[in-house]
Amino acid sequence: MGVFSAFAQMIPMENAGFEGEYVLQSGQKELKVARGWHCWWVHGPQAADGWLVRPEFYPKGFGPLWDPKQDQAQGIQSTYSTHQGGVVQAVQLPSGARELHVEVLARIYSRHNDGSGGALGTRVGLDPTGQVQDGTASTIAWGSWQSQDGGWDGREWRTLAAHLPYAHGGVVSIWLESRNRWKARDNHTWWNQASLTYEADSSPGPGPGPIELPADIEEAIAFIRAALGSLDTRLTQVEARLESGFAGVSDGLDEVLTILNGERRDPELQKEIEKGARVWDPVTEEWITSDHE
Ligand SMILES: [Ca+2]
Repeated sequence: MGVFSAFAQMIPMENAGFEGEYVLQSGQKELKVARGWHCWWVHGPQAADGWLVRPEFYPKGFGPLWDPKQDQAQGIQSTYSTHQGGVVQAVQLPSGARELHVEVLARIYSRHNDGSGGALGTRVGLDPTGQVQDGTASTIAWGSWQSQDGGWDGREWRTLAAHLPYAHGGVVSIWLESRNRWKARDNHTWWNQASLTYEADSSPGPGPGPIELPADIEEAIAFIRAALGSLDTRLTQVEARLESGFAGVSDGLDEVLTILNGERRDPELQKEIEKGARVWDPVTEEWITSDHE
């Protein structure tokens, strides 16, 4: 896992706080969704018996008693039935963004008449394809569940988090999911204060701004060595490519540019794959896992 404090930068998203007027999706009063977000759910096949019914979406005020609307959250709920659904938003990434990290605050409430719960849980995920159609897609990298099963009564806010290594530019979609296994009387999940950050490329090199050397001479030398080292890796890749020959001149030049721009699968990414991590390859646009278990 990366360290997010040192280089973490915020990526702007729309209505990260779930505030303002809620929008009726498809004109339906049961589907009140925070502006900037879209609702999704899985329907049936046994919806008539209360399994996987379309949930309701609504704003929930968590502000002070005299003005709950000072802090709103996106709510989703089902009654005497189960649901699987949530909200989603696609976000444009800055180029050079890597090591995406999303966090969202969540609370839940699930009770049946006998005092038991509906085994309600919630999680957040990131989809590097940026799609917003399918909440069950295998391309979504989900974070872990926070749920009643894990002993959470839902009264305090908990942080949902998900991590996506090596997304470069393009669009990513943020998926929020709520799910309960039993048809309890009340099943509510509330989401608040989303944030999406990325770890910028930390290797020193030509960047948009002027490079400043550390004042300490030893540190300055180490800094320059590190910069030359990262350049050296890229030059080795270019040389290897030149030696193996190109299929066509323009294809080859494109590839050299890609390597020089650092968008090629880099040694660090390769290391993650060899360790068994499931990582997103921005060049081929697919998930890669190592062949050997
Ligand atoms: Ca809020």
